[in-house]
Amino acid sequence: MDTTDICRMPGRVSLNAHLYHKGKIPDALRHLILDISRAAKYIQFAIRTTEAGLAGSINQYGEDQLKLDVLSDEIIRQHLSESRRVASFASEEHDEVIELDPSLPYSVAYDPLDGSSLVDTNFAIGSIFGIYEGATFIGKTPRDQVAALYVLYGPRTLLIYSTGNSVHEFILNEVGEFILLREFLGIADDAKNYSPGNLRAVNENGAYKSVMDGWLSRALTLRYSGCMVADVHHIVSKGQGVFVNVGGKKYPEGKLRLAFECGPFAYIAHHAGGLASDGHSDILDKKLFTIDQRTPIIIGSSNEVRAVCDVLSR
Ligand code: P6P
Repeated sequence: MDTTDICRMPGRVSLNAHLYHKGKIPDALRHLILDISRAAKYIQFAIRTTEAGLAGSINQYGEDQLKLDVLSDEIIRQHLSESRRVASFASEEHDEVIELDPSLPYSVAYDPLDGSSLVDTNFAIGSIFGIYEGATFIGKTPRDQVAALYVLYGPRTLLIYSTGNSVHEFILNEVGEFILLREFLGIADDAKNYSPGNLRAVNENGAYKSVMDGWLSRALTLRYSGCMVADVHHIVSKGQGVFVNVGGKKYPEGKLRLAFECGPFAYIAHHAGGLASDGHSDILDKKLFTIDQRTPIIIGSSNEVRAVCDVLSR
C-alpha cells in the first residue's frame, strides 16, 4: 500500500501514522510525542481511579497540590526521561528546570494537570505540552516551538497536536490507541462564544469590564468551565470563540503561565488560523525569561482578539 492508502485505512488512522505522514517532523520528535501520548493514558487512568484529595504539598506558586497533580507530574517525568529524546524539561508543579542530557534533541515545558482542582466536580481537565529544539527553552519564544499538544480528559479523552502543519484531533479508543477524529482544524476570524477568565478582575480593571459589557450587549454565548484546556479546546473544536485571562489586583499579569499554558496554546491557535495576544503583542513573540513567567492572554478568533485588545488598550 502507498502513503495515501495507509493514511486512508478505513476507520482508523493512528497518531503514529498521522505524525509520520502529515506531521512533517523528524522521527525523534514523532517518538517523543508518542511517548507523551502514552503518559496521557496513565494520567487518564489515574484520574478515574485516584481519590481527589490534597497531597499535603504546595507548588512554586504556593498553590496546594492534589495527589493527582503530583502523580500526573511523576508519570510525565518518567515518560520524558525514558524517551531518551529530552535534554531538559520544566513542569508547572516544580520551580526548577530538570536537566537530563544536553546531547538529546528536545526540551519540554508542560502543565501536567491543568484545572485539577475541578476533578472532584467531574469537569474536564487537561495536560499541556510545549516542545522546543535544543537543551533549553529559556531565552526562546513560543514561536520557536517545534510542536505543541494538549490532552483533554473528559467524557472522551482527546489529544490535539500541532507540529506547524495545522492542528489535528485524536480520540483514545476502546483498546487504548489514539486514532484520528478530525484533522486540519481551523478557527474562524469572528467569535460567537466568549470565555472570560479571572472575571473578578472586572471590578479592578475597567477596560476588562468594558470588554465584558460588549460581549453581553452583543448577546454572545458564554462558555467557561474554569479549565483552560477545556475552554480553549471549545474554541478549537467549535472553530470560533475567544478566551481571556487578564490582570487584576491578585494577578497583575493574569493568572496563566507563558511557558506551560499560554505558549503552547498560542502555537496551536496560530496554526489553526487564530491569534493569541497579551493585549499588546503576539504571545508567540514573548521571550521566555523564567519558567514562572505569567502573561495576560486573549486567544481565539483573530478579529475578536484584536477587538478585545483594542478595548483593553484604551
Ligand atoms: P479563574 C486552572 O487553575 C487555571 O490554571 C486554568 O486552567 C483556568 O483557565 C484558570 O486557572 C482559572 O482561573 O481565575 O477563572 O479561576
